[in-house]
Amino acid sequence: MANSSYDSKDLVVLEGLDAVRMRPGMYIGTTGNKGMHHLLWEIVDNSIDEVANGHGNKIVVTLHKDGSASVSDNGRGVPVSMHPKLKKTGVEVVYTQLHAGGKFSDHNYKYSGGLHGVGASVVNALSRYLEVTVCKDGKKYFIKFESVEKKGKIVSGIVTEPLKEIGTTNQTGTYVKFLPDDRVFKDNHFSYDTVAERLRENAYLNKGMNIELIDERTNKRQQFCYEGGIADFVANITADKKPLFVPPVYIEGEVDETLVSVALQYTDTYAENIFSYVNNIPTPEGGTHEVGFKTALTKVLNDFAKKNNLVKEKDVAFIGDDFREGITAVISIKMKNVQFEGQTKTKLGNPEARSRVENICVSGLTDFFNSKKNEYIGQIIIEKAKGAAKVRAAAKRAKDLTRAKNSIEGSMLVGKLANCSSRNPDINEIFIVEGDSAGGSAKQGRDRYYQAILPLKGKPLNSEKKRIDQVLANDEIRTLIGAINTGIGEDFKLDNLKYNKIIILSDADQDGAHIRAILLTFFFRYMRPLITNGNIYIGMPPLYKVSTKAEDYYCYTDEELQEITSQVGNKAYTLQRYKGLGEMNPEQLWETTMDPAKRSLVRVTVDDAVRADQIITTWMGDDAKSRKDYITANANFNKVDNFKPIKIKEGN
Ligand code: 1YM
Repeated sequence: MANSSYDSKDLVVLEGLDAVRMRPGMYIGTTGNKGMHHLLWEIVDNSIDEVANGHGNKIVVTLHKDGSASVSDNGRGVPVSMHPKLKKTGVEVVYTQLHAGGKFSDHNYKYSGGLHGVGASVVNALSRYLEVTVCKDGKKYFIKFESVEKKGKIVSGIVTEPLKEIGTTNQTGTYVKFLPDDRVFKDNHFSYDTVAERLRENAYLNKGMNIELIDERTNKRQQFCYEGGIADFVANITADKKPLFVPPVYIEGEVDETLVSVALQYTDTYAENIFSYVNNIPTPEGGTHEVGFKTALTKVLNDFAKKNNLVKEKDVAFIGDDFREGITAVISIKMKNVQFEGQTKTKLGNPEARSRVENICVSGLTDFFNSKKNEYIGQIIIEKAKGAAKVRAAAKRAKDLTRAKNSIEGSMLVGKLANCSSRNPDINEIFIVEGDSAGGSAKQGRDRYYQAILPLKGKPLNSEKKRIDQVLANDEIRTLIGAINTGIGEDFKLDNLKYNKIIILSDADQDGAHIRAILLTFFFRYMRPLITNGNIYIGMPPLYKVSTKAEDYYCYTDEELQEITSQVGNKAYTLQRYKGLGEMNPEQLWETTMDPAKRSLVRVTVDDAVRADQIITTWMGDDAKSRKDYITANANFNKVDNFKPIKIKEGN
């Protein structure tokens, strides 16, 4: 710990305040409302630095009725002794000299923002007034700065009440109150929510630090204090998701004057959520500390999987990404001489941070997973990573397949597809038909000039553990990708689409609804423009046939059936209920479902696909109860209405 007692002669002095007044944007980014909040962060950061370095434990931020804000801490108190060369007190130097401070000569504070804390003096320069009360060495001191008009010119940050003793005290600490200058900040209202969010984040990042926010304008107040630090942060971020274990993994360590702490959790989602910080400053562009963490995570989990024989010959080899599917992690490091890079200067550049973070994470995570009581957590993560690896491999195979020249014609899969003879995508349609027998009828009944048929075997999609990787492992789906010809994912090109209408034809039962949901989810995840562009349809086969001597009537809903049976009245009729598409002969299928003049199609919207995704999740997730609830609630699977579709009637 840097225990060197501070002396005013340590201050490094650089520049005066008029520079700030001339070009405020250079110092605080903007003179908008955000810039004004920046003033408050400057003062708060000084308190946080002080407390984070072990001096004091409590910070209070108050938003006052007159538009001013104040911050207090119970640290050591800003120095008040005389600076020998400048002939000014320490506190005066801190608030009137740009870049002044022991911090900037870097031997007092161990960890400091570097960019932030560029100066309490900037705050002074842009305020109507700024008052400082310091409690130190048994005494209470006060100093006031103001901006004043001299010969029509505004001079800011002038001492109007020189530093004086105003009493005695047995406490230590600093209290700063300032009023942002309304001539600089047009929108000068402090937002409670913005301040609260910032303070909460800081409380998470500084385990056990007690930060209070008081709004005297509304009498609202909140205390932020998290004994779990960033582990509580991660738990909070994942609160609305399903964590795969609790509590989050937490590790910390220190090496070469760099403090590293990491908390992580996995949920049943697929995205990677990593939030990193350096000296409490967010680094959304990442940087060397994130790289170090990722390298360590990959290494430790790979070792864990090997050591515990969790990978088999047949398994796809892991890459780093696989271990980060569904992860939520917070990385917080504290170090000296921080260098920021990147587009928005929010990327950590220090090369030494990488190895330090990596070392601490490798040893911390290894210890964690090697402990018998945490072994099951390692197993859960490896299971998750296996799923990710499989999906990745399947997606790559599908991509490679579609990338391959002569994609479909040349492939051996072509046999499954009965293509149409027209080469005009504007009129061409492809029917994806559930089952070989319905597929057979559709092939015979279709107009082969513009209608292509791809029969799907129901079962492969219906196997036990259903995820999108199995959808891609399915031959017919790969044939479909080849036939549609747009490619998938990032490679998708709508211009290459070979069929203007892609029509899903499945049975009016549970399996049919399931297959439909799988296909919609597939289109949604891998070929979304087809949905937004309106190319995906659901075909509507009839549910009943009512036959009288004179005529056959097809009914697509129970309501229609009632209507027809009451119309035919007391005439004798036979009622046939279609259980599946396969029960229809080719003519019937054409007449009822495929002929554009008579059929009804349902155009699929993004909402439908999202719904399908939820259905899949419910069905395929491990939550047996919600699966059962869903099936009970939606027992009538012949209803495409599950997807709230827009029904379109074609023909003339
Ligand atoms: C409400 C704002 O500024 N607290 C604060 C600031 C300082 C110290 C303590 C401090 C720092 C050091 C030594 C040191 C600052 N001192 C300086 C400077 N709260 C608030 N509390 N003793 C006290 O850095 O070694 C700048 S900030 F420049 F004087 F060292």
